[in-house]
Amino acid sequence: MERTLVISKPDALQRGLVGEIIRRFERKGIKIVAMKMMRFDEALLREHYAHHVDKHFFSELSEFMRSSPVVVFVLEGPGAVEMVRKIAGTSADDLGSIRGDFSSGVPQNIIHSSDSAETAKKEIQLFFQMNEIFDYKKDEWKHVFSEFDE
Ligand code: FUP
Repeated sequence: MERTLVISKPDALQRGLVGEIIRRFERKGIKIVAMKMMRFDEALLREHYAHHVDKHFFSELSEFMRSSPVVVFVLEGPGAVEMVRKIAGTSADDLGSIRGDFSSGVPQNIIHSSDSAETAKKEIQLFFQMNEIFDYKKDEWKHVFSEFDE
């Protein structure tokens, strides 16, 4: 089953939006299989945003991401990567999405989610040990996904 990594960023914690983020995924039927609170250090940040380390905005992004703890999640479901990206939204203009409804730009854009199934695998390994990810049956799924096959 497809999994994806979500980070509820420092602005979400400061603004009391962590529950709202979880609520949006839960009500869509997505399964939470791992969740923890942590604080980024520079090394982890450089690894997570390796493709942005040389960009002009990296120091501002780094300072922001280390400004408060974050909450990281592994979410699971059929097509989870794309579904979570849609719910998270691309930008502050994406009204109806998490970013569209709560953020007004970067770097304070509330949420990170993996951009592909391949990236998700790497990101999940970066943040979680195998024994922190839970395998369980979500009974609701037979009512949520028409082609769900137990
Ligand atoms: P996304 O996958 O939507 O998080 O977007 P990117 O990988 O393009 O960007 C990663 C993070 O870099 C964003 F969450 C915010 C930050 N960023 C800036 O702070 N300034 C920029 O000009 C572009 C991105």
